[in-house]
Amino acid sequence: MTWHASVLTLFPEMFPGPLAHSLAGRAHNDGIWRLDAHDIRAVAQDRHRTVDDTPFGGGAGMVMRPDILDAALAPHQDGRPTIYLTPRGRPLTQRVVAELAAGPGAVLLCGRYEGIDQRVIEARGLMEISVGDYVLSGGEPACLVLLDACVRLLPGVVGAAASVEDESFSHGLLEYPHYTRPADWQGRRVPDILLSGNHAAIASWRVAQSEKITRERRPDLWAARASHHAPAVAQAAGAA
Ligand code: 9D3
Repeated sequence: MTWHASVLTLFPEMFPGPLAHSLAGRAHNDGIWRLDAHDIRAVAQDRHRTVDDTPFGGGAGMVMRPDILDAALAPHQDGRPTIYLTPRGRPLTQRVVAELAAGPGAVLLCGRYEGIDQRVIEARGLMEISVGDYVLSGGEPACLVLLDACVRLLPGVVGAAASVEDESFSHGLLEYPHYTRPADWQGRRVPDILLSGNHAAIASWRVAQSEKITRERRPDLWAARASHHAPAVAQAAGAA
């Protein structure tokens, strides 16, 4: 009923962080979701609370130990999907976010150091997810991104407007430009068509703008959309 996120991290103080504010914060207060953050170090037994060791085969950096991570994960894996945030994961997409939001919640493992022992990934059935092709200093900011994207889709968080908007995003076009008053600001005029009152003309102008921006900025999205929307004959010609 309550969407439940359990985060395992060496930096539990980073949570809930920004998720205590705005939309997610209100939804949390309303009991729509809950978050608990757990310090991985709490399961380490030795005097220095060691969680990592040097890599077999040599190389730079440290690797998080499988026995430590197994003990940290086990108490939380209750049927919820378990995600390991890692730069080598599958890219986070709106499809993945929607699937997670439709489930009971998630157990989320944030890495530090060079990575975690491969065997615990297999033994604990971890789903490896990345939030994009750039290097973060750890999994925590990625985890906050994933949770923000999931929480806003939970029933009662944003309402009907958001699902309509998500639908349009999943159709694969970027947004058209927005304008508000004043109609003339520092000599920059709002496009005449938006002041025309011709709603059909405005709608097609906006679609044309969306298409232009998508083609220019995201040829990958544009190609994916064209392949869904083109008529069968054009598809066949394209395939030839
Ligand atoms: C030396 C090789 N590095 C891989 C590019 C190692 C490495 C860099 C940074 C290992 C971990 C990290 C920390 N990043 C994350 O944990 C992370 C991440 C990211 O850096 N980018 C995008 N998504 C994610 S999800 C977790």
